[in-house]
Amino acid sequence: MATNKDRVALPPPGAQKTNLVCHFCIVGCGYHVYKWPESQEGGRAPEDNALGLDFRQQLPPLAVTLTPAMQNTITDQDGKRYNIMIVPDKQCQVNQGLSSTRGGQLARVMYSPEGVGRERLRSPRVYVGDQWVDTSWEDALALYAGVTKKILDNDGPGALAFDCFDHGGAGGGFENTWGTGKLMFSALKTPLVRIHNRPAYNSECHATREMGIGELNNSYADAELADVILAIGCNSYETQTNYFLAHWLPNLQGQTVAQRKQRFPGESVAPAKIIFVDPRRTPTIAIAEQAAGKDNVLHLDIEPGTDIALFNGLLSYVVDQGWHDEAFIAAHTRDFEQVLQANRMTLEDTSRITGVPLDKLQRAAEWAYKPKASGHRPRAMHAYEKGIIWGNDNYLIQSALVDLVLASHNVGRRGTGVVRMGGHQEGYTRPPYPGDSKIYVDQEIIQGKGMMYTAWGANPFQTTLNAEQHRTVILRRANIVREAMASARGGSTAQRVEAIYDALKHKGGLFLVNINLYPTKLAEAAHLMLPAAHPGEMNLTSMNGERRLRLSERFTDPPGSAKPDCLIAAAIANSLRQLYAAEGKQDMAARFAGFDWKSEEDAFNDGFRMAGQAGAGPIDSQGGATGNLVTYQRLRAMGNNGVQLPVKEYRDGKLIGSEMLYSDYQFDTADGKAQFKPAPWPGLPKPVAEQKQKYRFWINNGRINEVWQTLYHDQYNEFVRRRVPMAYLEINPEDAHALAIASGDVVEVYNDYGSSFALAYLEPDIKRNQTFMQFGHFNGVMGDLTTPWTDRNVVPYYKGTWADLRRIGTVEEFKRNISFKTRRFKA
Ligand code: MGD
Ligand code: MGD
Ligand code: F3S
Repeated sequence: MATNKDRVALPPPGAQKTNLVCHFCIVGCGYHVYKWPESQEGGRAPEDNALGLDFRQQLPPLAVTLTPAMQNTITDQDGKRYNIMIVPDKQCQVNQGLSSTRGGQLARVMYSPEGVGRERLRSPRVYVGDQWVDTSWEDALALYAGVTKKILDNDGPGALAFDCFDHGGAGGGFENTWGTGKLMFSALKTPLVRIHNRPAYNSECHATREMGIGELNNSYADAELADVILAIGCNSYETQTNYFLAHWLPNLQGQTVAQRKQRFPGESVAPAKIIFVDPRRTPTIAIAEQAAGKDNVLHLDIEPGTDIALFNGLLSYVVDQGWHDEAFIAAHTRDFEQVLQANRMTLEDTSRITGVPLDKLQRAAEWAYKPKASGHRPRAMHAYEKGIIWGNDNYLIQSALVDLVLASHNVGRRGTGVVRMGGHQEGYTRPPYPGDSKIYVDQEIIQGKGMMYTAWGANPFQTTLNAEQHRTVILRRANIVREAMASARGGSTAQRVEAIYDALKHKGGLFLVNINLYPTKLAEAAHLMLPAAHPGEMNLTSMNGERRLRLSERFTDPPGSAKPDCLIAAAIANSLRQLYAAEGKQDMAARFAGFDWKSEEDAFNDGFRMAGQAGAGPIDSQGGATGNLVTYQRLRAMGNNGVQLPVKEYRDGKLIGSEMLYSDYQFDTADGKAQFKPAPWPGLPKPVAEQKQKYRFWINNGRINEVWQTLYHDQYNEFVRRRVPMAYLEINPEDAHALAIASGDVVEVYNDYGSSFALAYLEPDIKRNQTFMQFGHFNGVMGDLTTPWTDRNVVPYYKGTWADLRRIGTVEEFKRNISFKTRRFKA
């Protein structure tokens, strides 16, 4: 029985059952994995299958979510084949049995020699002559450690660049952030490190943290308790799907009214309203209108990049109406008056800058901040993501937003919160970063600095800003090294290291290592690739957007000799330790000690537990002071519901966590008071404004439902690849007709920074002179058009660039096979 295409094979009663948290988005939906020998199959009677369901008759609606993509046949390293089924967990409070189009394919993306994972790296690979060849771990590590040591000894750690994940889920997890962090920061001590999604080692939330408010401060349950949800720069049906479906929609549809009445006695309660702040009409807005009724949905379709003006106008208006909370401001915050002055903006000016009519602005303020009929302050949850994180001045937008939230006391109360919707799950625990977080690593590389570049679970070729220049320089510098390596034919490791080093030191070369599941576009430049394992192939802990920590259990082997990232980090450190010990340099050898881990659990215990316990982690290490209470065994017992960090205690066999932060109004500042921050409206940054003046179309960009990130799995998944073979670009039909562009045409998108191709997708809901392009695609890199501008903390404005369009022609297959039906659900 190969992978069942004709039917879904049921797990027999004895099938192994383990927990797995979806390793894609922040929401972290709980799943169960069933695994059983390929030759067996469960029966349809409830006692004959492990799901305990009666398949002999029609099941009630949604009794189970089960699709062919939820099963696969995999091969373990002992050569035995197993069926697997990965189905959403109904008992998991996060997703309550729902799956998304991405998580619903977790089984499909697990490695099998003929399936989606067929292109997975199975062993280390090295570039020899003009081709990629497999090699041993011993050879690969000798080369990696040899080049690293040579650079470290002669040029210092600052020449060792890394581009590394810092999150949870696949390509992350507490084990792996700790392993890589310990290698980069306490062993190598390099400051030339960037995070996988931005060009420096910094935060996505500088301002809110400085104001004393961590960005994940409520629970998903708070969305069920809110009077109003403000969705700011997030398209949550497509990007945080089951949070939106399981926790927002029920409140918008009035299903939680009784619960809220009971919880907040005496308060007026009605089905929640929702306010979207997004220049674009998103599919989420279309769905919200259908589900909640148009009267309960307000779309503030601001001009791109004008959020600061919007929040400042609302703040001024709210205070002028007397809707702010003076008692809270006086008791628990600092600098309100100064900030009010700095941010002050009339509603008329706000309307002019944002393009939102005055009455809509007033309505938004009334919905979110005007006391309710019962006299109580509305519970307004402010949720935000990449529309402002990658918006026009990350630091100022977040300051302006949190100023508004503080003035209206929308933090620390149930049903409120000012929270990131999030991208990946979280899983940060690392020793302190040894440098200046303002090093703009991409620019350093472009300027010829750095000698070795390790891309670790990251793909800047498809995702960074100013990507064309970045890629062009790396390809040129990497090629110098490729030539040097080709000329070192027959050489020993030491001779190869010498040849590489000479190219780095004297010819401007860059030695590039890709530690990944797949070769990816980076293989065009890399010299060495090391194969990594992902969740399911290793035990991995991470927490979701409400700080819910779970253990995803290993249920199969990684392909070939692939390893968990923490153990790759350990292998690199141990190789370097041996090299230094052999030279008698004990002080250097000591720096690489402490990596004698046999399993990922050892890395977890060393990082999450010990670092948390000793307080040795960085300030945003999520283990916290009680991290030592958490063990794999205790987490396993907590199942897919896990525990919400920080853990308070371990009692009666259970870990007890924290649902909401700041309910005691002790904010994360020295004196516990939240800090207002000035955020005057700055206008658009110069390089962006220049593009806007020169080019016609705003190239808004971001995610779509069925694609995960750079399509690293998806590009081998026919289901997705057929639908999205090229980055698509939504464009208004009138604009398109004027340029003779039809749906399915390939267009060139170009500006001063680069050019890319995209697939035109005519969509009436896109405004004139605006577009929306899929980011991160291997076939049409949107980042080629993004300016190199960043805010004061080196945080990019990915969403802000302008370009022109030119019709190229038609790829017949795209035109024939792809549906260009609107993605906005119409009533
Ligand atoms: P991913 O596809 O998530 O993109 O940028 P990246 O993080 O570079 O890359 C993950 C890589 O890790 C893939 O190559 C995958 O194969 C590999 N991988 C997966 N699991 C594992 C694992 O367990 N171990 C290892 N070693 N490798 C693994 C995404 C980035 O893009 C992000 S997150 C954001 S938020 C930014 N968004 C953005 C935008 O909105 N617009 C534009 N224009 N650019 C953007 N760039 C950023
Ligand atoms: P994006 O599409 O990046 O997604 O999740 P989101 O932030 O929800 O951008 C959100 C919105 O920002 C867009 O609708 C865009 O129109 C809007 N926007 C653009 N400019 C502005 C502006 O000036 N102001 C405002 N207010 N809004 C603006 C991102 C999240 O998604 C991340 S970070 C990751 S890593 C995950 N990736 C991912 C994925 O790759 N695919 C799917 N399907 N889901 C994902 N979930 C996660
Ligand atoms: Fe996965 Fe749930 Fe997100 S299924 S992709 S974690 S919404």
